[in-house]
Amino acid sequence: MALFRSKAERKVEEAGYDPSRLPPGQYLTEKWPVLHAGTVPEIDLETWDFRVWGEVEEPLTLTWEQFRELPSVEVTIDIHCVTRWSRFDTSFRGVHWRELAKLVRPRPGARFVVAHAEQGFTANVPLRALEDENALLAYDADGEPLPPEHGWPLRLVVPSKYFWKSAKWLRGLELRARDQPGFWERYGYHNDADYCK
Ligand SMILES: Nc1nc2c(c(=O)[nH]1)N[C@H]1C(S)=C(S)[C@@H](COP(=O)(O)O)O[C@H]1N2
Ligand SMILES: [Mo]
Repeated sequence: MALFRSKAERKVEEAGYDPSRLPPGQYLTEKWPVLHAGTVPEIDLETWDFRVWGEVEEPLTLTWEQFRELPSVEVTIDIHCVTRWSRFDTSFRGVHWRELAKLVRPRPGARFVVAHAEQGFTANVPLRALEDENALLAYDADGEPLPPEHGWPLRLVVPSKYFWKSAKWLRGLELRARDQPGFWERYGYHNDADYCK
């Protein structure tokens, strides 16, 4: 047990949580801040589609209806934004990567993923990060459809990384043999987005 607690850690304790859940330098917020480049896109589910391509045997395009037919799971995770806020226990429902992997069959060389979102936004993650039991392609948050500003109709949720990897308004996943920096990574954010460091 740590001898000294920071002010932020004491607040976490007072709120009834284990202070070890708060990564170094973060503070807890009860609200859910909204953060993105650009504007909230307008989306028409009639024309919306979701694609998986790249290092896969069977590239895939799904309509919204088809996507919603995939088996879904619910996870409850902590969000950590690199701007230092953390939000505990947000529950998300959506589709785990394994369901898509069954359909597209990744090639053996597939090791990285570029998530493609509306308006050209991208975020890169190792494929491993999507295999994480708690990662998912989410359409509900806290029991409701995602609010538009939080990524409706679909966002990535990668709890093992800072939240900038969790692309909102997700439209596709590109599997790659080599890594390729995404939008924030090109602006100088650390490629790994590891909040434990
Ligand atoms: N499409 C898109 N997704 C994005 C971003 C963005 O600019 N565009 N910003 C990321 C960043 S920096 C953060 S912290 C989270 C914020 O998600 P929230 O607004 O739901 O809290 O979204 C991530 N996903
Ligand atoms: Mo962020």
